[in-house]
Amino acid sequence: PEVLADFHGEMGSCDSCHVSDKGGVSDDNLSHENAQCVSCHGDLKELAAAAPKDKVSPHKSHLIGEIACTSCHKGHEKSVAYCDACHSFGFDMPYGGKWERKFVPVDADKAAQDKAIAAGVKETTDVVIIGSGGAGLAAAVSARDAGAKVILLEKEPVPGGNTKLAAGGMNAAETKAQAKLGIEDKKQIMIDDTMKGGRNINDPELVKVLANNSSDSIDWLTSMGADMTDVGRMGGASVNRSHRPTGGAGVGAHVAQVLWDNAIKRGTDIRLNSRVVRIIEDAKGNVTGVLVKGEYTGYYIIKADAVVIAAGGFAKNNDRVAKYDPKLKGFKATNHPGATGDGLDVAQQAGAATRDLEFIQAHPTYSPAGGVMITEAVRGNGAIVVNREGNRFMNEITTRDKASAAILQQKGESAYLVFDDSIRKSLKAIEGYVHLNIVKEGKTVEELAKQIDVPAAELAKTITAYNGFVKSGKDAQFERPNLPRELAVAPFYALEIAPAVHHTMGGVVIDTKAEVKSEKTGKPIQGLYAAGEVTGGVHGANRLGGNAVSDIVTYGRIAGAEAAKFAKDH
Ligand code: FAD
Ligand code: MEZ
Repeated sequence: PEVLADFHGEMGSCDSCHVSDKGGVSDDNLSHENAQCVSCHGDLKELAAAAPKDKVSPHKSHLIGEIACTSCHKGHEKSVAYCDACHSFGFDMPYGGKWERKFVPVDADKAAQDKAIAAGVKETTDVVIIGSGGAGLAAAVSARDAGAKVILLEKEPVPGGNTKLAAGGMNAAETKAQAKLGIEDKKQIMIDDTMKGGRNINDPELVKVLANNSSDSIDWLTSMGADMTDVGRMGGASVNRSHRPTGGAGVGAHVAQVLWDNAIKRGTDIRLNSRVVRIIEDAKGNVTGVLVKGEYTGYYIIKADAVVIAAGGFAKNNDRVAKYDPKLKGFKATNHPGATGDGLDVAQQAGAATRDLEFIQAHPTYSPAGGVMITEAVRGNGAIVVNREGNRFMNEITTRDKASAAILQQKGESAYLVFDDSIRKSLKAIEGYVHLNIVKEGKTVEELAKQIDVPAAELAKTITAYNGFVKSGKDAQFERPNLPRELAVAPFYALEIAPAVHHTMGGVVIDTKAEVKSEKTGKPIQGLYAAGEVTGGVHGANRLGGNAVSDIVTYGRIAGAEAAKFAKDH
């Protein structure tokens, strides 16, 4: 048999997977169908436990929520491993094919969309949220807490967007965790760092809200069960203010899981495989709902008093990236496959103003071998970057625009991130890179140099000089502002890194209440809110590491609460 359904068909009838009297699938989450998979094969945890310990298991992943079997195992078409959207594991996939996805514009299939609009409203709710990343989930929690009925729509088969991938941390100033660690910080310094990093074109009012609410947002997450006690340094920050779980584990999967659990606990109706393709407005331009394309159930309209766009950025859509910044044509991206820019399209269709779309950030340390971004926290905790000659060539924790440009000037347009065992032990995230088999190791610096084909004497000289700077507290070569530790504890490690498209700073124009502004009038579009990477203004021309998670939690909360209030008053 070519596909899974044919194989299962040989064993029984359609109702071994589907609800027999429903005449099709159960819903766009394929809830019933997935329950059948689990009842026969066991759940992901059971399958992962049965896998060989020394191999990457396709059933044990960093994805959040209850991952549906059908995210990878398709019934009536060839199966594809969802992991292959980012990695290249070459899992043995029964009835499988190669990962391939072509971007389909939101307004494709116009005739079918018009027909669904003519058919009228199928469902009604108070607030619709587009996207299940951190901004969408934070909005869902706060809208539910404000008493609104919420439907959250996610186009991908798995939730969490880019948020579930976030690694290094969430920036916040004047927090309890900083105080406990004796870190002196001020909200005003976070504002100044953010404006400077953004080349001062950020909307200063949005930046003030970001910084002034940041510590409260950490408390909010903590009150729901998050652990944000480890605090590290990110590029462009004057002090350590990037918060993450104990031991330096990835921040995004943790925050997204906490928000997901709390959104579910509060009874949010979350629908996967459900793409919003249009925002519906009345004759006066006020928002009245959305047109959804359910992957399995087709087009339908949800009437809503308010809509929150939390659909993320567009870094994974290289055609769109290259349109705004031709230098980035053909670059790899660190993002999840759904970061294509639908949010901008539906917002612009609804008359939203946009800003700063030409500002697109490359993350300096992406591993081409692993298909993963290597968190800035590795540098923040002390790693250095050397070129093929074994020399440092920059302040490793400068802002990303500068670091990426410096790496691209080196031979081979890539470089090596070098660290020791003490840094490895300081950051749990590194274990993931080791597990992916992309980290080279040497018992001595010389042995490591051989592994990465860099002149051993030069690398040893570079490390000795760097350790001297750590001892003296001053980097006489590149003025690196944080020098947390010498590279002195064997084994030593290195991995090749190169810049990849990471963050789209521009987006929909919002005010401090997360209301979306109209292109035509400059005033808020009634009932339309936006939060997170789909918006522009918070980060200016260049986002600081750790500020996006801060942005999505704070503005997601604001958008959800404001949308719920609007719906109540409507
Ligand atoms: P997302 O989390 O991307 O969620 C948007 C969701 O909307 C997606 O699930 C998407 O599929 C869905 N969607 C899109 N269009 C539609 C549609 N038409 N209908 C329905 N659903 C739709 N930032 C930090 O501050 N600190 C970090 O440590 C950090 N590390 C990062 C590491 C990586 C590898 C990446 C890629 C980013 C990192 N960032 C980090 C940036 C940060 O993670 C993102 O900017 C942020 O999570 C975006 O959140 P969001 O909710 O706006 O969007
Ligand atoms: O903010 C980010 O994008 C970030 C901190 C990424 C990372 O390197 O971990």
